[in-house]
Amino acid sequence: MLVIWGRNNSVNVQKALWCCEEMSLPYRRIDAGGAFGVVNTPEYRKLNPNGLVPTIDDDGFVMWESNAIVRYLAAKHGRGSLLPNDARAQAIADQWMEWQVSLFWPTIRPLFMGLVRTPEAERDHRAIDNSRAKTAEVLGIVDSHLASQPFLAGDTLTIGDIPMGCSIWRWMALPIERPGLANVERWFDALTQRPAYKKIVMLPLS
Ligand SMILES: N[C@@H](CCC(=O)N[C@@H](CS)C(=O)NCC(=O)O)C(=O)O
Repeated sequence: MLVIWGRNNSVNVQKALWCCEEMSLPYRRIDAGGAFGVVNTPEYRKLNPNGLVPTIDDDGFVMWESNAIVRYLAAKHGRGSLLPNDARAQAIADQWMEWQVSLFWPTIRPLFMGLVRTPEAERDHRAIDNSRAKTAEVLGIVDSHLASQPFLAGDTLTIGDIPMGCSIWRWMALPIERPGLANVERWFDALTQRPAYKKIVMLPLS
């Protein structure tokens, strides 16, 4: 059976878990990272030399990097559904996966880490405010894109929605001021209707 290492409150672990749940793919999750430790043991470092989560072991095939894991699992089990058949739809899904990891997450991370993982007395309010403002700004790009289609790579949920879907939950669940972004809100509402998203992503922020 597929094994996934990683604590269930990690944005990157949630990508892999949500992907499995959407495809009804059985897996066993092992807590690792954060308070669970594990990631610095020599055994874990052999699997993932970065000491980060998630890592998967699919019948002896070991890999890491959350977006690559999502692509692998969808290529194996979700062709024509989570992984679009059409080359252009697949490229657009990839585009949003890359955008999440290279631009969106670094933009929202100071806000999330500041408000969720930093004690109030130690918060850098300037960094938090800047991160909130910049995240609101870049979400305008997502909003414009979603004006013409229900999901990021077309009419149905694909791997392109998974990284941003995990991230947008943080934005929506934080106690902050958010600009009205009608298309992002419609897309987010659609995600919240999905049992797999509810089960894996819509957890209290921690
Ligand atoms: N680029 C990597 C980043 C992985 C990463 O930064 N994971 C975080 C959790 S979201 C982590 O392992 N942090 C250390 C820990 O949890 O102990 C990926 O997408 O898989």
